[in-house]
Amino acid sequence: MIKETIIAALASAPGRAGISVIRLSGKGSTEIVKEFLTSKKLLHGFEYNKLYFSKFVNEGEFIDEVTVVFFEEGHSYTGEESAEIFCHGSPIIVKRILEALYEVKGVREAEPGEFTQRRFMNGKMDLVQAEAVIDLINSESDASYTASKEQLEGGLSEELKTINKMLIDLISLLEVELDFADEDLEFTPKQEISGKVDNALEVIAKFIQGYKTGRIFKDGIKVALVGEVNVGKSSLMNRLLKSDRVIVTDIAGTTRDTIEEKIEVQGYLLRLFDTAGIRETSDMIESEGISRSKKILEEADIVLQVIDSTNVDNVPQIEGKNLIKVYNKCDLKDLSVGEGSIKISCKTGQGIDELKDLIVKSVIDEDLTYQPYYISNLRHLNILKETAAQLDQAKVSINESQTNEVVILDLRQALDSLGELTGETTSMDIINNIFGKFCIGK
Ligand SMILES: Nc1nc2c(ncn2[C@@H]2O[C@H](COP(=O)(O)OP(=O)(O)OP(=O)(O)O)[C@@H](O)[C@H]2O)c(=O)[nH]1
Ligand SMILES: [Mg+2]
Repeated sequence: MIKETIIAALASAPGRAGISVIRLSGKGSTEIVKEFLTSKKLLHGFEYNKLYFSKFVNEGEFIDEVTVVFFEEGHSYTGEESAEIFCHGSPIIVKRILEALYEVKGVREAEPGEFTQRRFMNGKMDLVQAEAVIDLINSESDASYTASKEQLEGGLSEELKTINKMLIDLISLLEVELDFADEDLEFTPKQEISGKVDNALEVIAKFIQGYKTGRIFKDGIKVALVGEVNVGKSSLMNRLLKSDRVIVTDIAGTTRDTIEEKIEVQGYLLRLFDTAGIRETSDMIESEGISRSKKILEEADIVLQVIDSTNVDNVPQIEGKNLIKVYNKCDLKDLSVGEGSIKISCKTGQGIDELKDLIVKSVIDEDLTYQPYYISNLRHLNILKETAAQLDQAKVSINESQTNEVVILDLRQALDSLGELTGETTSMDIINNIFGKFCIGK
């Protein structure tokens, strides 16, 4: 008798491959899969975590030769009884097997992220770890892989537990005093309580400040290639990409749209944006391109201002940005350039590798290693800001000499918002939304 729904889906990438993996989870998965298998070994009982080779047969029709493994409740990815079927990596075979499974009463197609959602619901990981699973799958550089792997391993969760404990200890202290309020007890001085709130705030501030670095680990460094027309922005883009990705001509105003491409340098993802050269123009398309250039300029982590070495008069000033002045066409004119500038030639390739290193160095300290407080998720940042605001409120209450009840209430609110991070107090809507961004089968 099956009590809970069994979910099934293709867990490997869709399309042709050496093998494909179909995953089932829910009580009764083993019995359901076994019904389709002909292996004699499986007739006389079976063992979990053991690979079985068998034919997969549906209503007398042989579908494929497969290997199958069964996982015991409590010892699987989801925490539920589960099975994985490895078949030949053909979309037709996958479709046939899944159709056969979905025909069985109590089995349905898994929603995106539902396997991981069940893992979370069964307490095998918290919400920030579950979020790390999708980041891990989506990671495009060594840096983002490191960040999501550490988050999945529980680095961030551990740090959050520390803040959690700080708040719980403080609440307990205030509650004890509440219980003995009628007795003539020595109460903890106001400054000491306030100091403890400050300690928690300090830890949270470290996280909030770490967001900028965390984003660089996860999303990479946004690099804008800007400058006047014909200075060689697109040529530089192509050099960095090592391909003729963008059109290059000697006509001023060749690039009219913003073009994004990615490369990896020293393990970090560089997100390169080639932009339309900035000049006065009456061309409607070009001026739209120029306003896009200006937007990219604002959002960039670092700006490469490309300058034509043969024409350095009236180079526009770009203010308030992490900026590298890139003197291009040094094959035509070899200028001597100062600190924060570099000379290159897109024609000969001179200076390109140095430029790549300089970009990374300008954004990240050389000996930077990943820390769990380098958060990279906007949801996490907002929750921590909210928690900090509630702790600030607790400090106001302490300073106003409010009763312990009032301070406890403020601290409990801070604790509740912190719980939204790890999933303890997160609403179902938000949880569904998080897992909805996963792929099917994860
Ligand atoms: N000699 C020499 N020519 C270069 C170099 N880099 C680019 N060029 C030439 O300069 C011209 C303009 O190059 P682009 O890369 O299209 O310049 P851009 O800045 O993207 O120009 P717009 O898209 O019009 O804003 C082309 O004819 C390139 O071949 C270089 O390092 N040396
Ligand atoms: Mg261009």
